[in-house]
Amino acid sequence: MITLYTWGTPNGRKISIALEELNLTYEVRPIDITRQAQFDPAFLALNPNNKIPVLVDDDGPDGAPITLIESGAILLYLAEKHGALIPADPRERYDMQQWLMFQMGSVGPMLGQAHHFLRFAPERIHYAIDRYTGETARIYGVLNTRLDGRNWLAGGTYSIADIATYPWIARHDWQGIDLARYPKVQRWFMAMADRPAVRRGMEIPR
Ligand SMILES: N[C@@H](CCC(=O)N[C@@H](CS)C(=O)NCC(=O)O)C(=O)O
Repeated sequence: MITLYTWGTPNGRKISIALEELNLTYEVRPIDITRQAQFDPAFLALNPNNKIPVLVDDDGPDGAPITLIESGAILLYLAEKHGALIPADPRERYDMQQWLMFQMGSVGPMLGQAHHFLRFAPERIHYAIDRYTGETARIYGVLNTRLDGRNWLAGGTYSIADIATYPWIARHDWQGIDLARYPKVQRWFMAMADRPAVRRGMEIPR
């Protein structure tokens, strides 16, 4: 049995999309981070960093249960375990991993700060808004260049790099981004949104 501790946020939805793509059965445990459920001692015992997602797989590498935090590590685990959503060729796999790391190190943190300062901060801090919306626009530019002449972000095939990036781009309106200004990202975004597993994963938790 796989248990996913999650909430309706981009980092949580990366994992539900991957689980749906892999056609796995899993139990969803909603952790309402708007009500501080991530600080419950039972949840902190799973992730001392008080963040979703957390995945528990009763059938870990040695047959014993494994608990994983950090969405990038969880995606790599699922892809490697099931031999899917990850290129088999080493060169293509490294190519994919660098775009997964770009998501983890740049797309998520910068777009997340844009969300925070545009929507949730108790005061409008212009320096922070300019810094993070500027970084966000720059990152969309990088993705647009990368997707020029490519259907998917890396490895010539649909992968966990695409899955990791999509739920962040799905909130482009929160970031003040007009997708039409990034036509290659827009084309990729529409191809992603067409996938039934992506649509199902984006509905988790219900
Ligand atoms: N690097 C982590 C980030 C996870 C993360 O930021 N989760 C957010 C929701 S998207 C969260 O649980 N926030 C609650 C908190 O910070 O207290 C990952 O990719 O798993």
